[in-house]
Amino acid sequence: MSIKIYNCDGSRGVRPIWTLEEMGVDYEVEMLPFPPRVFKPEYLETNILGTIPYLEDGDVRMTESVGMCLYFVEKYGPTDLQVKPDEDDFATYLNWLAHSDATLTFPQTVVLRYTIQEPGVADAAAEGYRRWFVARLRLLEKTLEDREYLCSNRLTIADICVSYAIHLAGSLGIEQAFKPNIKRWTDMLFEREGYKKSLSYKYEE
Ligand SMILES: N[C@@H](CCC(=O)N[C@@H](CS)C(=O)NCC(=O)O)C(=O)O
Repeated sequence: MSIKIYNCDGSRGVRPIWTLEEMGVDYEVEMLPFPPRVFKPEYLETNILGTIPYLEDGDVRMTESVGMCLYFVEKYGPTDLQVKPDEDDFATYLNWLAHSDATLTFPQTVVLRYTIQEPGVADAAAEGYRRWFVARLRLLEKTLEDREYLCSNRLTIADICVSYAIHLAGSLGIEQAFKPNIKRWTDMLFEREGYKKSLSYKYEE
């Protein structure tokens, strides 16, 4: 087996693992304590950033979860999880993939850091970025008014990557994220076996 994903409980590793599960591609997972740079410093020799997820596939090394999903559908497809350049929703698909991190999980990272990792250091930043995140859900909630999936009337990695932000909102206690259309959409997505499997890996000391 050549695909290996380093992951921590509930991290963005959900995205590539869920993608591989939907595609039926074999892989292995190594679970680490969070954050690995503190509890497993030797991991920095594998991934100099210390972040998770981290992908090894032959000579390939990747540090970005959305990039990993794109890599899998392009390299191990064809699959319905990808949207091709000749489809109407191709640009929408690329936009959602970038939106999932640049607009949605970016503010959540600030909330996570200053509520869980370093409470009391920047409470105002945590609260401000929590509100920023909720406001930035406007596009997602509106888009889901009249569609079941984000692109091309089927499950794609856009749904996988964007819905991770809602999963993370749940972990961070940001209940305002569960707006009616978003809730309907994630209730449907989070019933999928691939999502459940991606969360089943747990770090054991
Ligand atoms: N943009 C990267 C972000 C990776 C990232 O920052 N992951 C967080 C957890 S979800 C992490 O590794 N934190 C470790 C730390 O704070 O040291 C991705 O999407 O994979």
